[in-house]
Amino acid sequence: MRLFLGVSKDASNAVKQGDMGWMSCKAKQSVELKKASKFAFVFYLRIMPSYKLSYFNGKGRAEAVRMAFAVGGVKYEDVRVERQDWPALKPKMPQGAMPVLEVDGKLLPQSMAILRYVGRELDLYGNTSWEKAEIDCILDTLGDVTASRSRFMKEQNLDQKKKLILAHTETNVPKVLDYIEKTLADNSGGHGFIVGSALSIADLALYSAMDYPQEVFGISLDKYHKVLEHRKMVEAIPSIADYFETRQKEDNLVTLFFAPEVAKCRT
Ligand SMILES: N[C@@H](CCC(=O)N[C@@H](CS)C(=O)NCC(=O)O)C(=O)O
Repeated sequence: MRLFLGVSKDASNAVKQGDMGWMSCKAKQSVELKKASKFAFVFYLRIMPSYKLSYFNGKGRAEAVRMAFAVGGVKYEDVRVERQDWPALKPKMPQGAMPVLEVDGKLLPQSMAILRYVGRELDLYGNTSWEKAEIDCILDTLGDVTASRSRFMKEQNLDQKKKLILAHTETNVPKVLDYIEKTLADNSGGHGFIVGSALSIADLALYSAMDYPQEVFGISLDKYHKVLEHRKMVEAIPSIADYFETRQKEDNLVTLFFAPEVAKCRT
């Protein structure tokens, strides 16, 4: 745990712009801030947990969490586990898999539980019960993409793997993209966030999930105009832009995880 003392000016305006420092997210909820004038300084004092996020050196299931920490201005230990070190570490992880978030010594597995927890902590989880449900809907929809990807990654039979890859690239991902495109259009005409009027973990999960269709499978997002506009908006958020500029370069996903299979199955 760490004690954190800070001062913030015009935090409510920062929230509106999506440039949310950790305190401005939290302070958004506070009566004091709502009452504070535009030019007031807001002092805050908070005990911050110490966070350690363990994952392989890739974006994968951890990147939306890393982005949330960047948005919140939260310091954390970003542990990148090398493949050769994993067998020794695996039994020490609660479910034998990563990511795992350590919060003041307690271990939390499951990427979506981690993202939802961080979203709640940093006030990136919608403003109403309905918005939270919509955020859950987006996370679960994106989870379908991850599940479809996992199915072919785990498949050992090459013919079967090929079928699963085709289902992934030609059916499962486009189906989700169609839904996301429509949802973005329905919410602020596709010129804003995917849920409500504030940045949420659904925006971060969406951004992160859509790196894979492009980077790994070469699925073009060109016809998904709202998705592309949303990506530009997320990238332009100052805290995210800063994070992208400085983030660790990940191992090459294609060679690291599924290159041979994908290469064989795509030709
Ligand atoms: N449902 C879990 C799945 C976790 C998972 O399968 N993680 C993979 C990396 S993306 C892993 O740890 N693989 C190594 C292993 O299972 O030994 C989550 O979302 O966190």
